[in-house]
Order: sequence, then structure tokens, then C-alpha cells
Amino acid sequence: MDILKEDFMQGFIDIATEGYKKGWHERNGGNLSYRIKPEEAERIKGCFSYDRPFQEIGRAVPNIGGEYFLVTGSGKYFRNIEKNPSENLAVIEIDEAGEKYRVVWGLSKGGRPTSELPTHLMNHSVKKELTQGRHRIIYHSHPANIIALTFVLPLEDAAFSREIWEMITECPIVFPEGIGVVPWMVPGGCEIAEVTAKLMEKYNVVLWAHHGIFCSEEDFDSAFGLIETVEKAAEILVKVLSMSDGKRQTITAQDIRNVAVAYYVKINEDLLK
Ligand code: 2HA
Ligand code: ZN
Repeated sequence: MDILKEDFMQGFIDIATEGYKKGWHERNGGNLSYRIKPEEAERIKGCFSYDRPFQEIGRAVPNIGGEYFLVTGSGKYFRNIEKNPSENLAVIEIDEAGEKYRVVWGLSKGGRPTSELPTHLMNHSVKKELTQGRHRIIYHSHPANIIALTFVLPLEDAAFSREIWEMITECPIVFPEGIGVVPWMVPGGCEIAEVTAKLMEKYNVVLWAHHGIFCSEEDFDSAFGLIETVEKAAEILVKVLSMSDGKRQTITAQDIRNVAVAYYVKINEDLLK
């Protein structure tokens, strides 16, 4: 058994590397977590060691008690993950009560799991409940165009969702529930985690103003593809806003409804009013 050969490890490393190549992970920017399946955990348990102490999560997440997560390390660079996964990543075990975690694999030269661990774990908790366990990935990155837009668009879910939906016809099909927006807050703690997790009850994409983006998804391809789509739409909007007389025509609210009907997705009508 070799944890590095597991499909989930390969998928994790693949999107971390591709995200870095996209320019979404300067220095130690961004973080990623995967809720390991019980059968995967069973297969790799021989790689785990239980000598590192339990630490407080900061908030209780009882419905993910006893689960294992693969997470990026705090201060580690996405650029280095492929070269050296065991130094830059960790597997953590959550205690049965869902109050503490300990590192059971990785961070071979020391360190801690991502500084955004509270946001990751609280988002996992919300999504596990709401998707009957289907969602397993929380991905945070720093794409330039969507961040740029948080300086010029109103920091409101409807305004952001509408503008981004309008930029590519397929956006309302890819994220029909829209985008949640968190105003600027200090990152890395339980406060921003609570606000983010609340929005994750409604959305799979949540923006942090002047900082970055979080998404929740079932698998690595969908998580990466979701951010790729949002960021491409944001890039188009930045170009449109940079042109002298702006939009001359666009995709209307009714067009978006028509796309949703044609593709059998449930569009978030609250954002189209
Ligand atoms: O440094 O992106 O939000 C990692 C981060 C914190
Ligand atoms: Zn960040």
C-alpha cells in the first residue's frame, strides 16, 4: 500500500499543480481539502502514525467526527506539492466528537494544516449534510480577475452572480445556485469560517472580497472546472468593463431562465429579480 499512488492523492496533486500553473496560488496562497472515503482510509491506514497530539478545531463539527481529510499545509506552496507531497500535505483525523484533529500522515518536515482549516471543516460539515455525503472537496484559490471585480462590483450575491452568469452562456448551467459574497474580513479564523459556511448552505461558490474564492464539489475535476469557469467569466467581465463604452448587449434575466429550462437546471430565481 502506497498512499501516494491512491487515485484521490493523484487527483489532489493534479489540481494543485494545474491551479498553480493558472496563477491562482502565488507563494503560499490557497488551500485544498478532500474528505477521504472510508474504504480509502481503510486501505492506507498502514501509513498513518498516531503520535502527534490532538488540537482544537475551534468549532464543533460532529457530523464529520471520525473522518479523515487530506489537506494542504499552512505556509506551504502549491508550487511544491507535486515535487514533495509528504512535506506539503497532511492527512488529519477528526476525533469522534468532531471537536479536535490530529495529523496522522505528512508534514514530514513539521508544520500545521492550512490556516483556513476552520473554514474547510465547517464547509465540509455543511456540504456533507446537504449533499448526502456527495461533496468531498473544498478548494480555495486566489484568481486575479474575480478578486479584481470585488473592488468594483457591489459586494452582493445577486449583483455578482448576475454579472458573472451574463459573461458565458454556460455559467448558469455550471452554477445555477449563484455565488455568495463575503465582505472583507480577517482570514484564517472561526469568524470568517462561520460566515462562509452559512453561505455554503445556499451556494457552491463563495467569494472573499479582496482575497479569493472558495468552492465545494464532488470530485477534483468538478472543483477545478467550477473555478476555471467562474474565473474565465470574470476575465471576460474585466475586459468588457475595460472597453470604453461597456456592454452594448448582454444575456438578459429571461435568457438565463430559458437556458436553465433547456438544460434542466434549477436557477436561483432570487438572484434574477
Ligand atoms: O495562505 O490563502 O487564505 C493561504 C491562504 C489563506
Ligand atoms: Zn487565501
